[in-house]
Amino acid sequence: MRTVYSERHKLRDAQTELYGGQLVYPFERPSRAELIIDRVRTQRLGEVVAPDDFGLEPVLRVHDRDFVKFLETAWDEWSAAGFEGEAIATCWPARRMVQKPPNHIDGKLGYYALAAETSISPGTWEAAIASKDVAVTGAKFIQDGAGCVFALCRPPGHHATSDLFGGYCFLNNAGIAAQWLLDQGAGRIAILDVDFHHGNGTQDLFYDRDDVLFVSLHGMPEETFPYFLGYANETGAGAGEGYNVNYPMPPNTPFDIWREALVVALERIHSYGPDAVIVSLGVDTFELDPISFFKLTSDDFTTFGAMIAGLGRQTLFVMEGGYAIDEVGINTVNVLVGFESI
Ligand code: SP5
Ligand code: ZN
Repeated sequence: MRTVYSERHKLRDAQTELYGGQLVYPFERPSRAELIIDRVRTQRLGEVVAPDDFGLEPVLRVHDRDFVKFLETAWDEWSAAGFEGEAIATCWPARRMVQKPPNHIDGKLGYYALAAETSISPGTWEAAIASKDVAVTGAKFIQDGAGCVFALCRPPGHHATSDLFGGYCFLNNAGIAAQWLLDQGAGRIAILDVDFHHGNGTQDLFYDRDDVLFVSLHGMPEETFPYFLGYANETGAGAGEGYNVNYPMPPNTPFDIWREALVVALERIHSYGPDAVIVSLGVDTFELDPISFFKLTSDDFTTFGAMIAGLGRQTLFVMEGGYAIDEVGINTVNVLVGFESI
């Protein structure tokens, strides 16, 4: 399988994450992607290619122009305002307040942020742009007939909505790739999100549509981030009714339970009959992940990669989360090797 990878992910190197009331070095860090690409190479998964530049047009098909402009200028506005640390939202348009972006960067951050853990740092925009190019380049290979492609995106994307960043995400790489494939003539795309966290951003992008089926397996929102979306009764709206499927699961869920949900999820995708499948691939379901609570082992990743291959569809893997640094390369490449074993 071919891997698309850009060194420009390193430009996203925030020094602070608000975690447990402290500023810590972020879980979502450059070494994640470096360990994954090292493993791709040592396991000889296939060739590694750099992305093409697709510009902003595919981004603006799913994200609001004002939000994109905000991301592009946020760091400069923040540093021009004289702040010393990284840009962190501290104030939100909460219930019964005015939903309008203010002029001051401190307020704009709250308007466009869904969480405070994700700092904006210099280089964040450039890395986010490279990450979406990795995803769209992967989609281009799918359009050209590849059976499977690995888009090693970083920063991740599935928490980002049309006008919100957070959960370590800025641009929704999987959503951008899905829309791009539709714009090239695909009729139906299925997105299977196996990251530990609910893909609230991707769900929100396509919630009222039937040309993208969104299926997510994740920690139950009562217990984990993003807390405010991801319930099983979120099944889509309007034309999209029935085209959004959530499988929330409790703390300590082991692979045999998780895999039962995957079996049903794959049946739903099979009956949908998509032209291509996009897998939002997070490996934070791993038993040793520092911020998650599922119990998958490294071998389980190989097993479920093979299960996804059983769909027999063209498949674009888009990297999302996974924070157990010692195993992030092993677990990610296990999924891809498992997929190729079928
Ligand atoms: C892409 C992705 O995986 N994003 C995850 C964002 C998670 N952000 C919230 C982190 C809060 C961690 N709290 C965990 C408590 C562990 N005991
Ligand atoms: Zn995650």
